[in-house]
Amino acid sequence: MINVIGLGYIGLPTALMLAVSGNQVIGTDKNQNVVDSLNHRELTFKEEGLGDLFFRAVNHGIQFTSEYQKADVYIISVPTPYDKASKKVNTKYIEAAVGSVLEVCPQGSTVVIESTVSPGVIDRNIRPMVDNAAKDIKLAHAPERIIPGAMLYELEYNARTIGADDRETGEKLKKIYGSFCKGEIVLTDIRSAEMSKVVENTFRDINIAFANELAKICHFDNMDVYEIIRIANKHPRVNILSPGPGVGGHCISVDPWFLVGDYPGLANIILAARKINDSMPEFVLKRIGEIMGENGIQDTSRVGLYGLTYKENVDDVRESPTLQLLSCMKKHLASPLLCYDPMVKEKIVENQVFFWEEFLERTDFVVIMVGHDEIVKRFDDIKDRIVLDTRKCVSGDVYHL
Ligand code: SAJ
Repeated sequence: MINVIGLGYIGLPTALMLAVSGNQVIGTDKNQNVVDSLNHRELTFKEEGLGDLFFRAVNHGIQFTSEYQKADVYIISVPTPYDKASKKVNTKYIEAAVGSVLEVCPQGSTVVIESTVSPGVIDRNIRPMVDNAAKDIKLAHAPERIIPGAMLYELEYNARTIGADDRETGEKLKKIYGSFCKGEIVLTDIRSAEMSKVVENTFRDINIAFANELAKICHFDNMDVYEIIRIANKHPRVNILSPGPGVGGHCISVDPWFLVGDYPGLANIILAARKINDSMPEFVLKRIGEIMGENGIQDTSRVGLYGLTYKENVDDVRESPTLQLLSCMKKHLASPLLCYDPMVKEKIVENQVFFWEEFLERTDFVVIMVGHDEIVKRFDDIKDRIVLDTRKCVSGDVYHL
């Protein structure tokens, strides 16, 4: 029996995959609303293919509850926020989950942490709890790697890492993850697994920062950054990512801070990259001002932001560049721009509309912050307006970063 703890963006798909691959699975979440929704057969977030997988898992007998279960293996996928002041990872949710697991788990069971943590955290914060329980618990770290938008494909085909204290635990978990994962499963120690996960996201953050810095340089000196990147990427060993309005999501914009917090003075390029990516919403704001000036627009009330999520075709708004831009406006005491996002059905910001028609009616200048498929399809509706496309997702006579 496997008890998956935390049924969010990672825990739920993982629990479902395990269930349809022949494992007996119970999913536990402390949030009763999440459990109730799942028990009423309603998904709690959108992801390609998740609905189908959910019903297959239900047919395979998966159960959802707010209670921790007696199980052989516990997989913990709870959030790991970071402390904004110290930049260190905050393990309060992992510690709470492990504490509850230790109350119910049988002697000799295995506890796998999937949540991202910085190197050494499991030894420092979790191992003493496990040792205190004196239940001969095997501890492991199997950091998730899946990308929102292609989660189910990546769960199945990505390589993955399992850090464990001994080979036997590693091999046992390799068999369980191998029941659905067709990628290579690499066994290592816990600290290396912790570090490699944070390093992967930091690598991407640094590379996005390079693209963003190029966008600023090219704008300053009147060059087309997309043309430069397109040409440079023809080199066999160059692969520059895409500039954008900033880096959001709960992973790439957060994990590099763990290294900055833990290794001050050593994590220099990492810190610089974070600063560049965090400066992008303000750069977009500057571009909006410039374009308003060029077009003789004085009043921001007819400027609208398209997209509130952190990237295209997902409904996750955590740390999104649009929210960062709005908080930047607030800091300057400016009233918030009009916002619309077809993926966000709840009111999360002040000046938000829920219908495309209303958004169209109220805007002369559209800033595309997120390249949802919807805006690409509906570009004809706005092609006669002023458009700043921060993602280069539409083709037409538009402004870029
Ligand atoms: N972005 C750019 N330019 C790019 C690529 C991305 O501006 O060229 C922006 C996106 O719009 C978004 C942010 O960066 O705001 C992050 O998006 P993403 O698609 O790069 O990554 P995430 O946060 O959705 O998922 C990442 C993935 N990590 C890596 O690719 C190394 C995923 O595999 C991890 O599982 C996930 O973090 C996680 O949970 O750690």
